[in-house]
Amino acid sequence: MTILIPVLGDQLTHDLASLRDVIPTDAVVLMMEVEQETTYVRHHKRKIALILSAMRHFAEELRAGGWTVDYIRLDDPDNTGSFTGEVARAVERHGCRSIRIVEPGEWRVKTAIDGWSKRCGVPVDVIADDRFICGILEFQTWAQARGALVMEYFYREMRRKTGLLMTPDGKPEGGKWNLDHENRAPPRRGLNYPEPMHFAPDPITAEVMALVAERFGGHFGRLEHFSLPVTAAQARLALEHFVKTALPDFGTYQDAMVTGQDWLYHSWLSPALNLGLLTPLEVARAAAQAYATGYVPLNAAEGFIRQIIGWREYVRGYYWLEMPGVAGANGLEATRPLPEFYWTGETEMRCVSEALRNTRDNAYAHHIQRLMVLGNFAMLAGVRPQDVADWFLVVFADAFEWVELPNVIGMSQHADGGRLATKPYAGGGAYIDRMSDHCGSCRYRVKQKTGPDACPFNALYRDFLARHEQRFGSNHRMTNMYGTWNRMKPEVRDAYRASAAAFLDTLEPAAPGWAREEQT
Ligand code: FAD
Ligand code: DLZ
Repeated sequence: MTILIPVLGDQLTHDLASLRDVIPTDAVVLMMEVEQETTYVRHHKRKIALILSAMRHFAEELRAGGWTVDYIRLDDPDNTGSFTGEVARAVERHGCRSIRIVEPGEWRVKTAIDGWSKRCGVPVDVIADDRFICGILEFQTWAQARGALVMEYFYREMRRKTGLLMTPDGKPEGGKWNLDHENRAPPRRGLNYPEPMHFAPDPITAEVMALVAERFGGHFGRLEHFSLPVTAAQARLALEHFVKTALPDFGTYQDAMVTGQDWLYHSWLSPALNLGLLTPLEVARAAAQAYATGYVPLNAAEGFIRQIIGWREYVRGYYWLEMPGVAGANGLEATRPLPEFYWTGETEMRCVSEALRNTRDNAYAHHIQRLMVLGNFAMLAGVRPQDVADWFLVVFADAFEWVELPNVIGMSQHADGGRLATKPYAGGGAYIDRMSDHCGSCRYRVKQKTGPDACPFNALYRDFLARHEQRFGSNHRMTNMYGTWNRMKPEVRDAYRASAAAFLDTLEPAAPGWAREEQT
């Protein structure tokens, strides 16, 4: 009785629930490189190389562990190009009597799996993905019990559930749940920024890189100097290296931005986490252990653990709670197409061009670059949230819809009507100037409020507040912002709005086809 166990490209975990408690000789593991996944958006070249290389390595490791792995390569002449087509072929080929799969990360794929039983004529057992700390139903129960979704309360539940940074009597370590007020320091001169660990491509990665260069050469981004971890063993080394070199300062400088410094004290572990090479619990435990031994301060360990067991779990719960509707949400009624410079990197705004350079070269930008530069600009400029979401899904190596979409639609574009965040993450040039060294070398003047030489974020920010005064004017978290705006003389307000309009007029819209193949 052969069981077919499809393992998807972001399920590369040896302790995956579908592989657990199965005798390898009773099963065939199916891994599929398929056109539909590589091109449903035109992913960054580095992202495709990462996923295919990690899949090929994982298949080798499974075989070494005694599993029979049926591995379908992208260039296999019989490859049908879709998960469904390949699963149907494999059921037939191996005479499988059932299919067993861990629930997928995306709604789109879940919909496909829902049709497999009928298509293949065998039962399909879809198993919960217990790599996440909070199950989908568990999150739904939590959400139903509350009117509003508040990440902070969810995070406290996860701290209690995991026991991470908890005292034996059930209190948060150090007496406080959240030490964010100790974080958010601006960068200062004299800091040394550690490099994340880089891994030279081995023959498997080199072969995949050649395939990607040939087949996806027209996709966005740089492929050269690929150095991401592609196995669990490498990912563990990267985690150890991060804890040793960067975690001690992670909290303090979490929101800083520095020209030429692509990672600062961030971990760059999200690709490994999202593929399953690392589990969230092992990453969070490594940080807790570093605190327990006195190697890192509490603000670093707590800040980092909050991202993993708080934000990461919270957005995943939100995704499954709010899909499919949230994908089309446009609460701020934004209609502008994505500006072309998001793809070309050609803009004179230094903060934006630095974030875009990092994105093109490394398929990476750190959180504040994503939120307060790239996302903030798009929201202030009134860009269609679905254009923004497509861009974010393409360009980052860690972008999978379950984590990308809530961050874009909910957190950064405030397009979900405030379900994920009670106030929009909007900021003018002053915020970027405070948190970075970019403005000193920018062609625009951050202290100048209006006119052709003023930092565009300044007028766009005021214009955004003005456009949405009805919506946000009574939001108590925005009282100060509107107080300042409303105390301005009418001619000053007019100058801001005219300046914003003049700048927006200069934006070239992106040509169609960058993110998705043009439909004919
Ligand atoms: P670190 O700063 O070292 O943080 C540690 C880990 O915490 C990350 O690896 C990640 O797993 C987790 N984390 C931190 N913040 C978040 C968050 N808001 N949501 C979920 N997990 C979080 N993250 C993705 O993994 N994939 C995405 O496609 C993605 N898209 C984003 C889009 C926007 C508009 C924004 C504002 C954020 C997005 N994030 C996304 C969240 C966050 O920016 C990245 O997880 C982080 O920058 C990854 O780099 P790092 O590993 O160095 O993170
Ligand atoms: C993102 C991606 C890419 C580019 N290619 C593949 C692939 O060829 N085979 C595969 O199994 N997975 C791939 N992935 C990741 C899938 O899109 C991911 O597994 C789903 O989004 C999860 O629902």
